[in-house]
Amino acid sequence: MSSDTAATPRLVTAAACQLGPIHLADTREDVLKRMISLLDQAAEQGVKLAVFPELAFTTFFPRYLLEGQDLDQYFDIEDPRKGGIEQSPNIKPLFDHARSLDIDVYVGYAERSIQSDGSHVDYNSSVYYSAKANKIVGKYRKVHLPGSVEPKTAAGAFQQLEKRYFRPGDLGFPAFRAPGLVDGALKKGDMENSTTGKGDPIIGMLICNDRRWPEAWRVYGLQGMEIMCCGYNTTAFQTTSSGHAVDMSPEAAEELVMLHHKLSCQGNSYMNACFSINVAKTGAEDGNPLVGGTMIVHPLGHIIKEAVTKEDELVVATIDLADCDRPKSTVFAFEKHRRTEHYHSIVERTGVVEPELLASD
Ligand code: CDV
Repeated sequence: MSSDTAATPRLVTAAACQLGPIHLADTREDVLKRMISLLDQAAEQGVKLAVFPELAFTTFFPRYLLEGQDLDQYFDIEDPRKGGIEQSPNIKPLFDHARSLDIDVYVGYAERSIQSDGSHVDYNSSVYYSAKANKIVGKYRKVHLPGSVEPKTAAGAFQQLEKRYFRPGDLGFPAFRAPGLVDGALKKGDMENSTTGKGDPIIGMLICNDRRWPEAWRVYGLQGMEIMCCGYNTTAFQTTSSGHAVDMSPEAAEELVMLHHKLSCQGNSYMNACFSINVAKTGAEDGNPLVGGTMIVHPLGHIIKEAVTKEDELVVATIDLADCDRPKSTVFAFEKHRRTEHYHSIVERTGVVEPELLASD
């Protein structure tokens, strides 16, 4: 890629569709109405890509110990014999509406994946629906599941049971191109010296806790990702290993959570020379506070636009994917500067192995 000539603009108007709290008593129909209302507002502002949060259609249920029907109601069935998740009655109306408005959608949901023998495996998933293709063109299953399998037993402990309810994602980090988002995208077979940074936008997807893991971003970065979409439900406080809130004022705790959220998204956007659209479910769900911080981040690391409420709110920006070109061709030109011969431990080791202790004097 050359940075000598000014790149042709590749403009996309994108919306981070923040959702306020969804309480246990809220119905799926009510939530769908709120999401469709955000899509309508987005269409009025010329939006072509709308990004919704993790587990967008319900309350953040992994904070509860649930079984049987109480748990089943939160899942959407993905049965390949019945046409996939886009046919789920809970989700189809969102995609149908998006298609009528010519808007692409990223959305998170609890996936119950039906296997060929009739059993099921559950994932915390997201899909990318393309209005132009009128189908799902990207799918992701959350890799970094936080929390525990067994509930914390200490009195007053907060639960985070994602490891109980979901299996770790098995699809890796597959970037893909979204058709119809930018004008004049080069297609396969077009004769050009270089097609880098000139095709249809390259999209990556992460879910919540994944955004804190640079390995995940880098695997996408190595596929030339230009827009990262990431929905999340992040508690507005941090917990100790026993599940109790860290001992600090609620204000200080939330400030720290927000700092870590922003460091993760801004740092990794910068280090992979990509835009990121980071979308919260926020506010207090039945008294359980979730942090906000919905924001669209530039490849140079700064926040282009961010939410100002903890309610349903649209954060809209027109981004120019050509802004990825300079960092991708200079400081983060991976092909020129990476030294993979020194990176073995990244894939060979999971936990920390400290250097040997020093001998006593
Ligand atoms: N839903 C999440 O993945 N939440 C985690 C919390 C538990 C740390 C997060 O990274 O925001």
